[in-house]
Amino acid sequence: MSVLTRSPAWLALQAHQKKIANRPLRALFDEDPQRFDKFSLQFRDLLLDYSKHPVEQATIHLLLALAKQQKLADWLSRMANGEKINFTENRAALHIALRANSPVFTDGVDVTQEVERVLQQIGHFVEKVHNGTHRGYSGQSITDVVNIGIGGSDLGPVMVTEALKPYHVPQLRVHFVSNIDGAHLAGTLQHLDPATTLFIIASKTFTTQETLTNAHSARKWFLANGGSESSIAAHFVAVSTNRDAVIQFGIDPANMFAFWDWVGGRYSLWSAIGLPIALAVGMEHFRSLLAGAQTMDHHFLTTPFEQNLPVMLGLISIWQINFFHVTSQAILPYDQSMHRFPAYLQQLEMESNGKRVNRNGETVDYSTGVVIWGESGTNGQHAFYQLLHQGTQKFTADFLAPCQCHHSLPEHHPILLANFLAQTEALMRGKTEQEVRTELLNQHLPADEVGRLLPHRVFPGNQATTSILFRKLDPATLGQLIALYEHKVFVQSVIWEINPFDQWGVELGKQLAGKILSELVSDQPPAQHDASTRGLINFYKTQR
Ligand code: G6Q
Repeated sequence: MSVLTRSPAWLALQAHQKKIANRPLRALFDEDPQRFDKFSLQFRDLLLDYSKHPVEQATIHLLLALAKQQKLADWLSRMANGEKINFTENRAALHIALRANSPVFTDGVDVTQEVERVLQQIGHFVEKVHNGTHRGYSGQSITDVVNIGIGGSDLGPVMVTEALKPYHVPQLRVHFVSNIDGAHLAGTLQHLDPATTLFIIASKTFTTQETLTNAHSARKWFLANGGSESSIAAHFVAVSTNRDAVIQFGIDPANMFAFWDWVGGRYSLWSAIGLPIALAVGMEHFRSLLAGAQTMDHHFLTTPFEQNLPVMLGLISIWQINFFHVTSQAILPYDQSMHRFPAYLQQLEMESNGKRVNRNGETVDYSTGVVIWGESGTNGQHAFYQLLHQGTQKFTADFLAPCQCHHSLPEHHPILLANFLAQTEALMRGKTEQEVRTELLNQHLPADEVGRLLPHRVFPGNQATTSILFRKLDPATLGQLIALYEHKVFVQSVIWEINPFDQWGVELGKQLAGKILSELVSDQPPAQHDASTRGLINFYKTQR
């Protein structure tokens, strides 16, 4: 057994779980009318309700004791002070510096000055594209931006650009190409005019196979359809930490937007990786996004833990994952513009906390990051919610929704919210045998028919969910929401004693594909592989 699972705080939570597990959520609500007030928190326009989890006051005390035992406060300071807490890559994890309003140091240097310099560079560029002083080779204004990047250099910008659609400038369309499947790039380019298209090649390392291949293909398309080598500067910009590779690709370093190795890919949308966001919504809204995140950072770093939204969100998830043995978490935004939020959180959480050894390199004997999945409401209700209501899997779910909408059909909004509330209530309460029996008898069904239908119509309930409501999905609130989840993931990692900031599993994928590619394109029989991989390679070669 690990030190953590033998620790006093852990054992106390285990013992407490045995007691509370026998008390259904609906009983906890019936017993205490103040439950919502006790187990919900508000920060600015954002409400976090965790009262539909099996918690009571004692649970919170024990979870806070676990946080104390795991030195959570020290780890918050270590992150904020620029210590190299991503020790397997010898790097700080300073995404908070990207939206800070006071100096942040690592290696004795205040990095916020460089951050501000690049923000100014982004601001000037965005202005020139928007006001038409940055023009394409034919003298026309830019109408389309194509961001070529993958993983952290794609998911954050796509999610935010989609979520902030109501704030888009009218004169520009922003597209995202990530997949190496040629269909993605070809499908995007077929509607575009090279004379009015700007490409952003977004890659922290500038070595990623998918991004570089797509970037080279985009350049070929540009040159074959009217562009020239001399006009590449007006149509290709790069976002990277690797200046030499950018120059080697043929992009003028004057058209490069820098960021730094202390920004992890999945934490980078606040950096120059957010350039497509700034182009889509304008610099003022991009700055509001950063400012929103900054308020959440301040809240996280200064608020007592029992009032601290990211801390409580993280601790409640620990309670569910490690003590109720939940293995998956659904992210269910009731807001169509947040439809990429589940995919974004999937990377944030699963790449950060999908680790099996602790900081000392010892294999852990407790669950770390769970499977994150989801879909926007109400679509999911007509698909997978069946399993949530009556299936056998252990899960939790986060429901998110704005109180106000942006669109021109406001009469839809209460219907959307009614579904959110009805689902969370039904998941918590379920429907007992007695309730179903009464319902069926009221329909005047014969007794044997009631008996036959009864087990199929019972809902066990007692399914815990978290509700997050906010006034409106504006840039600042979105910034707060994203930062809330970033910090929640950090809280989990501290409890689990793992490094959330490396991603060796992703790096492995990058190496492996390169090796097999040469065998796929050669006429020689495949080299050393297992029989399955050899068979698959041979099948591909006969069918291509
Ligand atoms: C994110 C990961 C990974 C990364 C991509 C793209 O945290 O490191 O998703 O963002 O592999 O990497 P590049 O930006 O270097 O192309």
